[in-house]
Amino acid sequence: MSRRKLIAGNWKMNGLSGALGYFSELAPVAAGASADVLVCPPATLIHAAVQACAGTGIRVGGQDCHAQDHGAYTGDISAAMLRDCGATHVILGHSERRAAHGETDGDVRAKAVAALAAGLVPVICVGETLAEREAGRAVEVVARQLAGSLPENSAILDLVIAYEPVWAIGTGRTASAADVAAMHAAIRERLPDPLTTCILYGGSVKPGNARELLSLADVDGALVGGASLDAADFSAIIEAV
Ligand code: G2H
Repeated sequence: MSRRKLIAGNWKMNGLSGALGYFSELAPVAAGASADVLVCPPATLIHAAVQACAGTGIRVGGQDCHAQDHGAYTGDISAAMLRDCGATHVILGHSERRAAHGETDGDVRAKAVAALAAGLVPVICVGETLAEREAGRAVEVVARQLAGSLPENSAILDLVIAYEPVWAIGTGRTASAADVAAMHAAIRERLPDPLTTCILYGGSVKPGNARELLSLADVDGALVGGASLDAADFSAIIEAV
């Protein structure tokens, strides 16, 4: 079964002063692309991004959500709120949130359940640290994160996995094609629905390395951070599919 490719941009905590120009540059590229295109700006820009992307086919997502629908959770945003803004996806369990906010696999699972209930596609991030890789524990760590983060009935759910080795994030260091291929195969064989689940690679994806990474059998797309902030670079990655 063929899986539709997905190229997702994670703007992290960056606003773009030229966001309108960014989306006009991206729109024709997305229209002719062999992949779906998703942009995940900071929460304050989601509504504007949804409006700018209307009619272009570009999807807009959040970078996190709370596990509860509503309540006394100062500073948080629920999955339903993202959906109400027009978001279709939400990134969950990014290593920056696992590290800086102490998010556990259990937290990620609860958020994924909430996202699915709200009608969002969760993009669940997993990935090992350099110390874990050097200790030969990369697959074990990622397998544990998957087992703990995926909703229990995920065989019938629409979700995306993003493999992002922590040591390759924002460092300019990319995992080798062989390492990525091996990990994506290891992830796929542990998924409840291996044939249809989309597995993205993330970690310093750039125009110069996108084609090789995206040509690997079990790589169904990319989660792009820094390079997604530049419309020309992000377009080149989309066109590398
Ligand atoms: C990994 C990735 C996007 P970058 O965090 O999620 O960022 O491409 O900057 O390494």
